[in-house]
Amino acid sequence: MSKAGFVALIGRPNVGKSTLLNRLVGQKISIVSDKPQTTRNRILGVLTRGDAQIIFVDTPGVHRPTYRMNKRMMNMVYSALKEVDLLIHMVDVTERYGKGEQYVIDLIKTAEKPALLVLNKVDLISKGKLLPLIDFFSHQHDYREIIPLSSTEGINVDVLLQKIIENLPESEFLFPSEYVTDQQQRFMIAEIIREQVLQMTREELPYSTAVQLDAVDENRRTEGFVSINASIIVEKENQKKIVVGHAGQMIKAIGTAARLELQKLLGVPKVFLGLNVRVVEHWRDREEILNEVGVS
Ligand SMILES: Nc1nc2c(ncn2[C@@H]2O[C@H](COP(=O)(O)OP(=O)(O)OP(=O)(O)O)[C@@H](O)[C@H]2O)c(=O)[nH]1
Ligand SMILES: [Mg+2]
Repeated sequence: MSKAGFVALIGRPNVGKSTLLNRLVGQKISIVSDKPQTTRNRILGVLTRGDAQIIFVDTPGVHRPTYRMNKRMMNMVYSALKEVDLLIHMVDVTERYGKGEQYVIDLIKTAEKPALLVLNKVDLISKGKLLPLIDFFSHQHDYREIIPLSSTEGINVDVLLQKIIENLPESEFLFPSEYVTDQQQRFMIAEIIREQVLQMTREELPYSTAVQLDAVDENRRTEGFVSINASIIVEKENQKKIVVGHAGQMIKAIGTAARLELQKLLGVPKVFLGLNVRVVEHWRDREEILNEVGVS
């Protein structure tokens, strides 16, 4: 009998959930940055290996919601906890344990689902620091397994996969075996542009930026050319100034980097990318804007 099931990646912001998802699926599905709250949606990545099919659910990092956007993000976490067969609680070993992590553990207990603990970023600490951490977490919850791992270096990723498969329910496959993600191409295009904004800006800007696709023109795709127009949405005039940058340098750098990634995603030699920056006050609290920029 084959095995199949939904497996959620749950954890505080920035612990490496999306990095691990991309590594497990072997393809870039979910954007990554060194800023917290990068992921704003529930993102599916499907891995079919032998007679097992794992449907990973990447989720936004668990945080205290302030704006409506953040409430939507946390609702995605809560529904993922309810919907899946297995939880992967992911922790960043370089972060000190605190109330935020305690809250994640409480969520995992309340969900009453089998859970594996992944201690991520072990490439950044010495072995001597790892054992006390394993001991500490083993007293916080009855995890099926505790796996030290590095998502960027690929350490122990195969061990994790093995343990996930062991804990999956017996089932027919739920998706065709070549199926990888449910993400719409339009969403992925906007995300790739947002990823560059996240990587190139700091302070409050990563949190207050969204990307809206205005047009994707594939009429000349056969000639190897796709044209994309998008708006980078910020909340205030001064933020717009930062994103545009001195003499337009910042927006140019964002565009250049995004264009290269988009060419890879779309599989075309040339992408024309027209970017403009638009101020939409309080967009994080406006439902209609949240729907438009795909935080749903
Ligand atoms: N050194 C090291 N860095 C890592 C590892 N895994 C992830 N990172 C880095 O950690 C940062 C956050 O990674 P993400 O995958 O975006 O984290 P996330 O948990 O999805 O974050 P949110 O979407 O904001 O909740 C990025 O800069 C990654 O490159 C790891 O194993 N080792
Ligand atoms: Mg993420």
